[in-house]
Amino acid sequence: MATILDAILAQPPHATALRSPSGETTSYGELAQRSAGVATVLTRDHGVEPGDRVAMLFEPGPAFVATLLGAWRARATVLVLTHLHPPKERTMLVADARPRVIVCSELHEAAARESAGAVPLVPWRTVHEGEAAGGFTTKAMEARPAAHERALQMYTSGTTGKPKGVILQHGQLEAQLAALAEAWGMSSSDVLVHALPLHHIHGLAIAMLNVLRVGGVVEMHAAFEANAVLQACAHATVFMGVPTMVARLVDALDAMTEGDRVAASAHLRAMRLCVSGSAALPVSLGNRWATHTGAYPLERFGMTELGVALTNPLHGERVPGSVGRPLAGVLARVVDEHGAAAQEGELLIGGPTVFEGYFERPEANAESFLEIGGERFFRTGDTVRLDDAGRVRILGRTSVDILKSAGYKLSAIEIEEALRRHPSVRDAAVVGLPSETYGQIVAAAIIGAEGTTPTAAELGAFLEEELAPYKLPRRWLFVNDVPRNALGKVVKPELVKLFR
Ligand code: MCA
Ligand code: AMP
Repeated sequence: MATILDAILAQPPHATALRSPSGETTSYGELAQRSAGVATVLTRDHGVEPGDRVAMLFEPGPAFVATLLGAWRARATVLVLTHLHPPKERTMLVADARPRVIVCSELHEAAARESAGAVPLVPWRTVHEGEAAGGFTTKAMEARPAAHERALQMYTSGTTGKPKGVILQHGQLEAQLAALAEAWGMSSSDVLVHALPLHHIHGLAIAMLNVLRVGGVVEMHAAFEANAVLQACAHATVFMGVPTMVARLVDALDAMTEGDRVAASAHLRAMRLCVSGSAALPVSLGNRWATHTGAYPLERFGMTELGVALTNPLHGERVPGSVGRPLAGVLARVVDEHGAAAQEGELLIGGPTVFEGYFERPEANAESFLEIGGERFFRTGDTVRLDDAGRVRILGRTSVDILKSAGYKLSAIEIEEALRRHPSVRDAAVVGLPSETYGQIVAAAIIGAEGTTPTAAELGAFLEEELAPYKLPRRWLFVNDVPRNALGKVVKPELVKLFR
C-alpha cells in the first residue's frame, strides 16, 4: 500500500503545494528536496532510527511541512508540538513521548529549548547547514515507511487528567484520507484555505494532508482571522473549519457593507466544498451560513483516533443536525449499555482507519476496544441515534467530563487537577456550559481553602502557566460546596444549573 508520503513525493515537482496569504509559493519539488535534507540531517547527524519519535515545533509554513515529510522519510513517528501550549504542558508531552530530537523553527527555538529537558534540539537553520555540509544520503532519498509503521503520535484529552498519545500508522492514515478523497471528490485542482491549528488531526490530516495527497494547493494562514479567510476564499475551492470558525465567518459577513457582502458571498458560492467538523454545528448557524453561501456546510464526524468516520454527502441531501453515514470501508455499530445492537447508544467504529492504540496505556487500550464478529471496534464515547435511513445524529458524550470548546476536546478532570494545584483551592469542579459560538464554554466552581479568598483573576493567571489558553475557564463560581450524590461525587448536570 502506498502511503501519504509516497503520494506527496509523486506529485509533479513544478506544481504548487503551498501558498502564503501574501502569495509566496512552495512547489512539490521544493518540499521533496527540503524533506530529503531533513531526513539526511536526522539520520546522519542525530542518529534517528526507524521507529524513533521525532517532535517538531513550527509555525505553519513550508518548513513545517518539510519537517513532517522529512521525519517520515527517516521512518520516525511525528509528534507535533504547538506554541499555543504553555511550557509546562509541552514539557509534559515531551516527557510522555520521549522523542529522539525536537526539530524547531527559529521563531520557536527558545520555547522548544524550554520544553526539551535532555532531548536534543535540531534548529531549522542547522538543517540548512547540515544539508550544505554533506548533500543528501541515498538512504534518506530512498527510505520510505511501510504501511504498518507509525506515522503520528497525537495527544488527545481523555477521562483522566493526562492526555493520551494516539498512535496512527501510515496505513491507517492513508486509509482515512483515501476514503475522504473519494467521498469529497478531492483533486489536484483543489485550493484549500487553511487556518486550523496543526497539532490536531483536523488541521494536520483531514485538511492539509488530504489536499497535498492529491496534489492540490494549501494556502496556510498563521492563525484564523475571519476577514483574511473570507478574502482568501476568493481564489479557493475548499474551506474546512470548526463551528466556531463558521460562526466568526458568518458574523464577519453580517458586519460587512452590502457591497462587500455581495462580493464575499459570490466567492463563497463559487467554492465547491465548505466543511464543518470537530464539534456539533448548531442548525441555526448552518442555516445562517447557507443564506450567505447558497449551501448548508458539509457536516462530518471525526476523532483523533479515527480521522473522519461519518459524513454527509458531497452531492445529495445534507441533513441539518446529522453527521451522515460511514465513509467507504468504515464499519459503524450502535450498541446499548449491554453491547447489544440498538438505534440509540454508543457509537463503535471498526475497519482499516482505526488507530493502533494509545501510547503506553495498556488500561486505556483494554477499555477502548471491543471485538464483534472477529472485528476490532473502537468505543468512541459518543452517544448517537441512527435514523431509518442509516444516518447518524450525535446526541452527546457518554462522559460529562469530556468537553468540546471551539472544536478542542478538553478533559474537565485535567482542568480540575490543575486548579487543585493552587494553594487557595481546596476543591474544584469543571463543567461545560452550552454556547452557540463555542459549543461549550469551560466553567469552574471553586471551593476555597480555609482562610483564603481566591479570585478569578488570580486563578486565571495561575492556570495560564499550566494549561493551553483554550482550556481556561471563562466562567467562575466561588462556593462553599457543589451538588453531590450520596457517595460524595459531584453531580455535574446540577452544577451546570448553578451557573445560569
Ligand atoms: C476564544 N474565546 C473563547 C474561546 N476561545 N471564549 C470561550 N471559549 C473558548 N473556547 C474568546 C476569547 O476569550 C476572546 O474573547 C475571543 O474569543 C478571541 O480569542 P482568541 O484566543 O483570539 O480566539 P481565536 O484564536 O480566534 O480562537 C478561536 C478558534 C480556535 C480559531 C476557533 O479556538 C481554533 O483554532 N479552534 C480549532 C480547534 C481544532 O482544530 N479542533 C480540532 C481537533 P475577547 O475578545 O472577549 O477577549 S481534532 C477533532 O476534533 C476531530 C478529529 C475532528 O472531528 O476534526
Ligand atoms: P477529538 O478528540 O478532538 O478528535 O474530538 C473527537 C470528538 O469530537 C468526537 O468524539 C465527538 O464528540 C466530537 N465531534 C467531532 N465531529 C463532530 C460533529 N460533527 N458533531 C458532533 N461532535 C463531533
